[in-house]
Amino acid sequence: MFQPVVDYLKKEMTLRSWNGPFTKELVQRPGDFGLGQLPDRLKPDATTTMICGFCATGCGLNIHLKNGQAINLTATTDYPVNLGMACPKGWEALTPLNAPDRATKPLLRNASGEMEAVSWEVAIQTFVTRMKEIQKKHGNESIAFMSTGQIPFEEMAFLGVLSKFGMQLIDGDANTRQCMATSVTAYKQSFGFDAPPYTYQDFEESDALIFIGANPCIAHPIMWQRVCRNKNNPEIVVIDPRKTETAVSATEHFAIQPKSDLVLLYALANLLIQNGWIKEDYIEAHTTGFEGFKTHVAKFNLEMASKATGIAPDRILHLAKTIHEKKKVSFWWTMGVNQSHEATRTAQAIINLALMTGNIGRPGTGANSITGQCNAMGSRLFSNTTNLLGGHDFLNADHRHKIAKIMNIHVDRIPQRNTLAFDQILDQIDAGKIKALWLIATNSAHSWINQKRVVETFKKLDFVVVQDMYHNTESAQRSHLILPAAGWGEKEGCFINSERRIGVIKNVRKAPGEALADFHIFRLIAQGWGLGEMFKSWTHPEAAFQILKQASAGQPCDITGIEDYDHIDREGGIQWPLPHGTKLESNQRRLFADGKYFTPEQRAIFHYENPRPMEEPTDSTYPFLLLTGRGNSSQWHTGSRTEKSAVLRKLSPRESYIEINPMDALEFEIKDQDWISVQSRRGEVKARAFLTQTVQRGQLFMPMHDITTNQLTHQSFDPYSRQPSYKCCAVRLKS
Ligand SMILES: Nc1nc2c(c(=O)[nH]1)N[C@H]1C(S)=C(S)[C@@H](COP(=O)(O)OP(=O)(O)OC[C@H]3O[C@@H](n4cnc5c(=O)[nH]c(N)nc54)[C@H](O)[C@@H]3O)O[C@H]1N2
Ligand SMILES: Nc1nc2c(c(=O)[nH]1)N[C@H]1C(S)=C(S)[C@@H](COP(=O)(O)OP(=O)(O)OC[C@H]3O[C@@H](n4cnc5c(=O)[nH]c(N)nc54)[C@H](O)[C@@H]3O)O[C@H]1N2
Ligand code: SF4
Ligand SMILES: [Mo]
Repeated sequence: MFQPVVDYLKKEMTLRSWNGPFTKELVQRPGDFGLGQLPDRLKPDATTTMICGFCATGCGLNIHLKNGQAINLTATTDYPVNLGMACPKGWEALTPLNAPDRATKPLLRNASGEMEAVSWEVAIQTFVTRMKEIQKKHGNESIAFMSTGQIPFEEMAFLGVLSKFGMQLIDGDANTRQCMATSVTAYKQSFGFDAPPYTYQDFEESDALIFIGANPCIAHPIMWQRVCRNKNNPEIVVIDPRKTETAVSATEHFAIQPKSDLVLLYALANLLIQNGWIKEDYIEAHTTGFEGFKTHVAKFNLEMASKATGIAPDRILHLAKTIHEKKKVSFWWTMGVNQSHEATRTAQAIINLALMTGNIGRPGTGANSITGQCNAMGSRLFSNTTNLLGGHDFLNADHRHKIAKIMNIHVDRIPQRNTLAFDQILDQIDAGKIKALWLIATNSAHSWINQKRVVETFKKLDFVVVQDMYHNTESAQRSHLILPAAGWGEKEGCFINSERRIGVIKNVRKAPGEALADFHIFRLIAQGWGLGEMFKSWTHPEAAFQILKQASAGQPCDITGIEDYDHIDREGGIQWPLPHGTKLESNQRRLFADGKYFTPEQRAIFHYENPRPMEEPTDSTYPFLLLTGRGNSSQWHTGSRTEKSAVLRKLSPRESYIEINPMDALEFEIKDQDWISVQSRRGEVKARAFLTQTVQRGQLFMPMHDITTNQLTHQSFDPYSRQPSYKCCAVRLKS
């Protein structure tokens, strides 16, 4: 028996027999153990509101309870995000909790290579002894973790503090690297802080909305519903190589050549400057670096942009005119921008357009990155991965001292360098330097770029721990130890949505078997590692929330004015910032109304650079460019959750498919629904041909939900954000 854990379990969990029934005593206990235990304020048969656990829209859902257990849900009508709407994933959110492949007990790989159920005591003992052995032999840099944007930020912070300040690891990245790293880097450099400026009301107030590399009809359906409520008869411009559902619904679609965005955006900037269509007073008062930018873009003329994008010059000019003539122009971008080899500069080229035309800080405007996962923004601010808690900087001594004081630890416990990005972690595994990897709420063996390489790299590890709701994800299958986690609906905590709104999730279902909330898995590990004292005040998520409030003090994301979870609930979510002592004037707040940015000079900075060619262009051997992304609104990423709902399965294709232009199909003698072979330099997969005009000639599209897609992708990265460039690689077809 592993004494520290046994003692802890005895003390903290005496009321629980692991497989025991859901008892009244448990309902009334403080804390959150993934035991279907309602907050005290809730009646067992009440209805309560919580935030959806899929995308970053952050819709409010009414959860209907019977005997303290969620039995059904409906979309919340008075929640300021969704106003009574929800997409299929939201409506089906409870179903994946019942799946038979939930991880219900810790599983440990035995000597014959099979996974065997073990007690939590054995699981934690194994975790601690193996990790400590590796650490002793190979040093602090021999263990890394990969966290997530899909668990409450109190849990992310616990993981970040436990691993980095407690266990003394240095390298822990998050799956937001795959998703938001570009926006983070772009905002930080341009605005001085990772600060998406908008509120969803802007969707309804703009008179022109420009979507770049974003397909909200599929990926953020309720945001799109908000666009549909816009009464200004707005111009809706979609810039996307594919004729997506969003492009079809727009007033203008620019089917540009993939990765030609930067040239287009610089040419637009040049046109606005040449025609005097810029807000000089705003530029003068609130920005820096414009003169250099002006010189830089001078060479990007219409002809050049037309050649690069495949769009006629007069249409580009018309777009510049639209930006000039409309009073409230908002720019929105997502993965078509973030997942590219020159992503950060592309995002900043969008930011530059908003700045130079004064389209920021006013209703209906903004340079607005849409986030992906339910708590991507929480991960960005509080996961202690890519920055120090509360948007602080690991490299800044003052910041380290501030956080050490709040955490009541010696400042030397805080790493003095930034984490390696996940691709660099993989390189270090290949180099034999990193020996153990801990994956929490992410399924990298499916979702990371160039999957075969990931899988090969995992084999080199001495110890892989996967902490997940399900025991059979592609990553779990490659692990030595699986820690069974409670999921959304089975625990408490907060998410931050795309418009910076903090919302609460609640514990409305008992987690199956011995699955525990991640929060309490971290508590067990802390105890087992000998760090019980360090975390004595981290008793339950709301206690952690109070600690994190302090970490935000004085930062642009200051939330010291939020009292507690009840306060968040009463207000219908609260957008950051809300410093102590400030009154919440409105539940639709945007940043930069005063033109003051978070840089030392309080000015936004123009960043720019010459476009570079993509790393793997097409050639005569691999003549097609493969695009990847979301396929439909019923599938979520690697499918671990959405595949568990019969309804969602019915709403999505069941077989691998690849979209191909009918003219290309004709040339290659491919018929609709034929199984064809798709080959890249990394591998070969089979998919059914889906003939459609939505893709241009020479381009193909595969949804990322399919396990095979990332067997084809080519690993290349934006140099500043180190976000993978998922959205283009060269392939060929064989019928
Ligand atoms: N149903 C569903 N919804 C989701 C998710 C899900 O898995 N399923 N995931 C969530 C997450 S984490 C995220 S990050 C978001 C992603 O949301 P989106 O980014 O909107 O979705 P994607 O399909 O990945 O990519 C958007 C578009 O980028 C285009 N694109 C590709 N290359 C280029 C290019 O070079 N230039 C331009 N301008 N466009 C290009 C693609 O054709 C695609 O239509 O969705 C969130 N919502
Ligand atoms: N080709 C291609 N690949 C892509 C993309 C693309 O556009 N094209 N998009 C990328 C993007 S934007 C993203 S965000 C990534 C997403 O990639 P992943 O994060 O790897 O995908 P998910 O399927 O969401 O994995 C989340 C895992 O967490 C588990 N989980 C859910 N809730 C909990 C919880 O509360 N606790 C614990 N411990 N586990 C939980 C789920 O069961 C699941 O296994 O994929 C990236 N991959
Ligand atoms: S739009 Fe996003 S947050 Fe809203 S119900 Fe659908 S998945 Fe959930
Ligand atoms: Mo994402």
